[in-house]
Amino acid sequence: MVVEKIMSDLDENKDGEVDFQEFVILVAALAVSTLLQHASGHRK
Ligand SMILES: [Ca+2]
Repeated sequence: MVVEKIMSDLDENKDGEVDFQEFVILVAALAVSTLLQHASGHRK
C-alpha cells in the first residue's frame, strides 16, 4: 500500500511509527528540495 511505503520511508529509526522529529525531517527535506529547484532556475 502506498501509504505504508511512505510511512516506511519516513520512519528513519524503523520503530514502526513516524514521530514528530521524523515528520520535521520530511518537511525540511521538502523545503530544501523546493528551494534548490528555485535556486537552479528550474521553471515550469
Ligand atoms: Ca520512527
